[in-house]
Amino acid sequence: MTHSRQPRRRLAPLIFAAFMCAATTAGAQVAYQNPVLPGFYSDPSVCRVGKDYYMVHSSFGYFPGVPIFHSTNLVNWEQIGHVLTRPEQVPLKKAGVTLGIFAPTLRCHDGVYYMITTNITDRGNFYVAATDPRGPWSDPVWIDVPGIDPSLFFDDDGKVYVTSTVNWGPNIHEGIHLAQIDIRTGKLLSTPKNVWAGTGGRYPEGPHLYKKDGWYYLMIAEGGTQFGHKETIARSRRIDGPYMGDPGNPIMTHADMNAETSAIQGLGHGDLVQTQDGAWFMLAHAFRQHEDHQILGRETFLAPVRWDKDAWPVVNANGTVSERMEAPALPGPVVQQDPTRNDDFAGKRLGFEWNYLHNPRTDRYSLAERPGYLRLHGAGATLADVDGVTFVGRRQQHFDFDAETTLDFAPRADGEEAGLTLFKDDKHHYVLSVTRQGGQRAAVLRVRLGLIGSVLRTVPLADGPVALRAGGDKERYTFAIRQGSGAWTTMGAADTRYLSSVTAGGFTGVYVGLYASANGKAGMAPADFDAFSYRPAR
Ligand code: 6LW
Repeated sequence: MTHSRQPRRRLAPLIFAAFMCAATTAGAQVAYQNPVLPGFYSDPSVCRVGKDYYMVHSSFGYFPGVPIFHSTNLVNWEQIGHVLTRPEQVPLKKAGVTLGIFAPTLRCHDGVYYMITTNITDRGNFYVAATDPRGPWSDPVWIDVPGIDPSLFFDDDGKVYVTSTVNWGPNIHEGIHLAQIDIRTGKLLSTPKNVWAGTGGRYPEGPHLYKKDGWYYLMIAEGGTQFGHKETIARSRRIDGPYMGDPGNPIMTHADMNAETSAIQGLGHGDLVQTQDGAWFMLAHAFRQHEDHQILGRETFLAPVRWDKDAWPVVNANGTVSERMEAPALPGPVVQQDPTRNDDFAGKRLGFEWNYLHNPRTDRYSLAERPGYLRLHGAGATLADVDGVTFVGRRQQHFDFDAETTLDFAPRADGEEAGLTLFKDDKHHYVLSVTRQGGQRAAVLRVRLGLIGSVLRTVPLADGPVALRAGGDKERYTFAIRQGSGAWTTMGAADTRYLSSVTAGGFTGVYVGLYASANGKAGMAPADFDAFSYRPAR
């Protein structure tokens, strides 16, 4: 099963006003809502062609890799596909959830789109190219530059450069390397040169080069992608340096803000884009914390940028962002959006919001075997395995949400299970499953938190489909089941905080997933999911 070019989904009525962005003007300012892309969409990189903006994000161990979005106003982003759609482009066999594909850069040059990134658990740095951002994208061109976070820069003399980052272990402060490459072959035309180590913050990374008014600007992230994250910039008249830092660095950070001043933390890893009208914007990631925890992952925020009299960029006047934003202008009118998704699984393909874990065995997923249902064939692997589980999921994008599915599943043997999971990684997840125990079909709510595994509730089930529901707010997730037209039975609740990166580690956010597992056996009865809905609850 592949992903559709057009998401097959119905938009529910526009009833979630709290999540709508409305274009309102206050004086000459245009208002919009941050994050412009909620949920785990980290390491944003953006390019513009005419009036069209495209943006990509890291995808780690999820497949397909590197989601790509389109916008005409920088606020409303619609996913148009993925860049890495073929397993040959993105081998993820050795990747845990949080390894695999790290920060990508997207650049558009002379009618060609380039996406460059690192497969941290394969051969390292590579780029792919396409003439249509909807694909198909080429096979990888591997490049021999050190480290992670590669970026491309097309100079106006026709030369092409790649910057990358070395910043781990004893080399934590080494910083940004620059090399000239032959963009047709990926061969290096110069030896990578260490051009800037940043301002002294740990983990200088995420470099991007820009040229403006005769200056080469090298913008990077520093401070690590947690609470100390920041964006800094340096410039030089020569591309290979020396680079001199902006005396006003960092140009953007929330490192000195606490929960009372902003829930938005970890702001950094930005990319700049100039609009067709000449205005500048930064897209960057940050997370929204609740009591020191973040469950939605690093989300994409937008901020206006102006250049000061000394030709340094100023982000949103004071280097911070907020949820309610104002910008002097946006490149296009903002429209109302409803993030609710209803999927009746009647299409031929899943919408772009769905991801597999690692490289999926496609014969284990079918929309055709039982029309109107998503059929999952479970195998031996479980959600606690690093590879091979039958799983398909979408990002939790809102603190307050409800997700629901109806499962038609008659396990043939004890241990076969299928259901709904709130999934951070193989060691941290909550599961509402239908299974069989001692010959009896049952619904089970269980939690897995590192070495702790616990069943919270078991409820015997009659024959027939079962509706499974998971909902959340900032504090806790709640789970319920329903058979037939009866009342919902509450299965229990679990704290959100244990699925946060602060507790569980890792770069990804929480997924709402559908899965099936035979728990060590090769095969099991098919698990047929009748429909799935995800809606913000406020
Ligand atoms: C990204 C790098 C980083 O490549 O996290 O903490 C990586 N630093 O910039 C994954 O987002």
